[in-house]
Amino acid sequence: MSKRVMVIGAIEAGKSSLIKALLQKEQPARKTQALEYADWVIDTPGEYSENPMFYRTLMATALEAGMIVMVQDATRDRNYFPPGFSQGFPHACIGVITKADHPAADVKRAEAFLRQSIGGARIFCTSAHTLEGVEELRSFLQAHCKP
Ligand SMILES: Nc1nc2c(ncn2[C@@H]2O[C@H](COP(=O)(O)OP(=O)(O)OP(=O)(O)O)[C@@H](O)[C@H]2O)c(=O)[nH]1
Ligand SMILES: [Mg+2]
Repeated sequence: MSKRVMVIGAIEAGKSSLIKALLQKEQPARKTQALEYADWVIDTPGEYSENPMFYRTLMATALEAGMIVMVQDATRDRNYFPPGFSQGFPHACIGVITKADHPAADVKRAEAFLRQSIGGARIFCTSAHTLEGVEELRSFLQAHCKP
């Protein structure tokens, strides 16, 4: 299947850094201002996940994707996605925990937040800094989506 992967999640959750790690790009991520198409990935601004006004845009953009990656920052003490959010998408969703390397990371808490919104879907634990989990995630996404 040759479909893109759409990455969603709160402001500063680490979406763009994760995408750069997946695509093996060196330069640091800058604030994402609009939908950004990079290779086989669609990056989204965190505002689109935090503000329900943008949910329709996310749903429409999902039609161009074969899979949705829902990102949860391991350092955050709240879930920005509504319960069951993944059910609104027409494609498979997976969860990705970011910033696992951070001293304030709580991976178990992040996993529990993701479970509220993606149910039993697969969850990967990653760091864009140490690259923990990135190769495993890349292989999974390439097998399921990328040409
Ligand atoms: N410790 C640590 N910090 C990270 C990691 N990934 C991202 N960050 C930091 O988190 C901040 C936000 O990263 P971005 O990748 O720009 O986040 P984003 O989700 O794309 O943010 P928006 O574009 O605003 O929605 C930056 O200061 C990054 O350096 C990580 O794996 N570990
Ligand atoms: Mg970004």
